[in-house]
Amino acid sequence: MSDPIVLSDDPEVLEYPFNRLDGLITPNGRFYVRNHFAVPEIDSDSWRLKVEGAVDKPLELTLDDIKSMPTRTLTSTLECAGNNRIFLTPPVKGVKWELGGASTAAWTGISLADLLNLAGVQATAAEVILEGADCGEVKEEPKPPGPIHFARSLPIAKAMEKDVLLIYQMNGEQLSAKHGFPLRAIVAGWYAMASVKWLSRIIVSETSFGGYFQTTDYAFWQRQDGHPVRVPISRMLVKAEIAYPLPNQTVERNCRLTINGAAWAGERLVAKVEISQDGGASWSPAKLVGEPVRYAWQLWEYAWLTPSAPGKITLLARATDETGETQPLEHDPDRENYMFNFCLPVRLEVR
Ligand SMILES: Nc1nc2c(c(=O)[nH]1)N[C@H]1C(S)=C(S)[C@@H](COP(=O)(O)O)O[C@H]1N2
Ligand SMILES: [Mo]
Repeated sequence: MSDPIVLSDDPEVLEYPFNRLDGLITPNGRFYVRNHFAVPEIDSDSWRLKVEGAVDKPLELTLDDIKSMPTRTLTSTLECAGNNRIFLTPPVKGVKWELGGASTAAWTGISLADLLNLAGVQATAAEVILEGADCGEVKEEPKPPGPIHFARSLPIAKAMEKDVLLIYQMNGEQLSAKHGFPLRAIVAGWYAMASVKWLSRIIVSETSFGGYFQTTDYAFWQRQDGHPVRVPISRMLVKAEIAYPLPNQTVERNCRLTINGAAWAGERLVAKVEISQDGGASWSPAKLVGEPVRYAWQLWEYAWLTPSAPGKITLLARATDETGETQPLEHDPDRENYMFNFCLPVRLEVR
């Protein structure tokens, strides 16, 4: 398996080889990458972050201005809302992520709330739009007219949470061009399309933003009072992934193996992980490894005695979060080509 796995060259999309999981932190060189357009070339000396819209005092800040503000670090898992798409049958459109459309890093920067307080958010504010410097044309129908910037909004209440960060360091290193240099958002606990890279403009808005990346794309139909309405994808759902053994691997019969992986639940802690060897009819608890870290994936392992008879076997892992929400066996069709959190089958050959 190449390291990382190239899913697309232009724009660059790289998958983290999930079987390399060996700790909480994903090394920067292996962290997955999802770009929609070419990486913008940004000169950090001339770069400015604009804060405008429904604020008392519009701002235009340098990177040094931002670095002089109180710093905050948190460890958080990012997951693309399309992660695991390859497991869906029949196939749906979009990047064919296997297990590695997710990775974990320690992020250092400032709270978005501190910046918004500096600008003075007006009482009429409803949302905060985060705009990236990257720009391009969407190629798939239905497409918006002309080139657009990657942009997403947050409801004002979310934007004011202290754990929504604007970061310039990833795992203690300067943020790289691929991951959003010089400044990106980290919306911990939300699918990663919310964590806008190459930030250039923050607009405090009095209305709800209807941009492409939260209406046509990265949105889903939610049934409200009998009407399906288009809702932007937001919080991450509970999920477990198996890092070892690999799908289609052959294992010896009557052998002691440790199944291991990670599980995450966005803003919530993982309460338990279970393993099934019979398609979900019965489940046995796995062991959670290490201290729980809110927003970061939870490592887990399971001491397995492989079956005594040769043949085919399918392993499933299932996580449950601290509120009791757990994973379904099937994909919810209302979510179409995003938010896959059904239990992923790892089919093995026992020899
Ligand atoms: N400006 C900008 N921000 C972006 C994107 C993008 O294409 N442009 N992709 C989003 C998506 S869909 C994902 S999954 C994450 C990926 O972050 P990473 O490449 O650092 O792993 O960035 C998000 N932020
Ligand atoms: Mo994504």
